[in-house]
Amino acid sequence: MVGGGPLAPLYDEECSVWVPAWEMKWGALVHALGDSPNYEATDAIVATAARRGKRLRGHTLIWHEHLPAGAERLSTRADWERFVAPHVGSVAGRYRDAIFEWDVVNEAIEPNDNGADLMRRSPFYAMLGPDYVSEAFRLAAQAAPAARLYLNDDHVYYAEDWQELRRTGVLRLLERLIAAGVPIHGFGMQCHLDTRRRFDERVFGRFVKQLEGFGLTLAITELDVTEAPDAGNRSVDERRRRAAEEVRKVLAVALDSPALAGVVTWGLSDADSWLRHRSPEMVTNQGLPFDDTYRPTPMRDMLASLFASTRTRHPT
Ligand code: 9MR
Repeated sequence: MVGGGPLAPLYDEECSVWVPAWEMKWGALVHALGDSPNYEATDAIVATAARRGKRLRGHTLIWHEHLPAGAERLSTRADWERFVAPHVGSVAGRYRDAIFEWDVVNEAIEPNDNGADLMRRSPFYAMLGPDYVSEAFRLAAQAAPAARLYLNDDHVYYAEDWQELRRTGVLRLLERLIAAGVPIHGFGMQCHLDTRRRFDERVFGRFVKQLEGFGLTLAITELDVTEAPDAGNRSVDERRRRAAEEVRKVLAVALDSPALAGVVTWGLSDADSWLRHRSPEMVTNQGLPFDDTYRPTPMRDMLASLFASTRTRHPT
C-alpha cells in the first residue's frame, strides 16, 4: 500500500504497516534474467516508510508470477544456485533492518496441478522439488535474521471442498517445514474474499486452531472482497454493506485467535483495486475500505470496530 496522490494522506492516517504490492517482486526488481536488480523504487519506499514511521511487510521473495523474463525456463539446481539463491539473499539482506516480515514463498499450494503433495508445479518446484520452500526460508533467515518469515497463500477460509483441499495442502506443507526445523514464523492468509462462496465459521475456526497448534502466527495479508458478480440489482450502498459483512464474518473468527498478528488490505481505494481489472463485470466492484473518491466505506468502519472490540493482545 504505497503510492502518492490522494492516497498519501490515507496511507499515513489509516495504516501502521505498508506493503509494496508490486515493487519488491522478482520481476519488478530484475527485468530479464541475468540483469542486475534495480532497487530504485524499493529504496524509495523504504526511505518513505522510515520517514513516516511505518513498518514494512515484504512481498514477496518467491512467486511463480511476475518473474524476470526467462525465469519461467529455470529447471535445475544449478539454476537455483545461480539465479534464485542470490535473489533471495540480496533482497532480504538489503532490507534486513527495514522489513519486519516477509512473504518468503507466495502461493505454493495448487491442488489442480495434481501433485500428491498438493504443491504448485512452478519453476521453483522444477529446480528443487518441494524442498525449494525450506531452502528459501533458510536463505531468507540467513540474510534477514530478525525478520518474521511467512508462507503466504489464499482460498483457505470458505467451506467449499476445493478450499478444504487447499487447507490440507497448506497444513501438510507447514507440518513438514516445522518438523524439519525450518525457520518459519507465520502463515499469511491473503483473504481475497468473495460473496459468492459459503462461509462456515466452524470450518474456518478449525483451520485457525490448527495453525495455532503449530505455534505460528497468522497474518491477513491481502484483504479485499469480490462482490460485483453477485451484485444483482442492489444499490451501491447495499453492495458496500454486503462487502463489509463478508469481512466481518471472516475477521471475527480470525480476530478471536491469539495467533493473529495483523491485518493488511490489498489497496485502500476501489479506484485502484486490482479487482476492477479482473473482468468487465468487476469494473464497479465495491471491495475496499475507501470508495472511488477516497471516502470511507462501511468496510472501513467495520474494520475499525472489529479492531476496537478485539480483546486479544497480538504479537506484532
Ligand atoms: O495487485 C497486484 C497487481 O497490481 C500486480 O500487477 C500483480 C502482479 O505483480 O500482483 C497483484 O497482487 C497479487 C499478489 O501479489 C499475490 N496475490 C494475488 C494478488 C492479486 O493478483
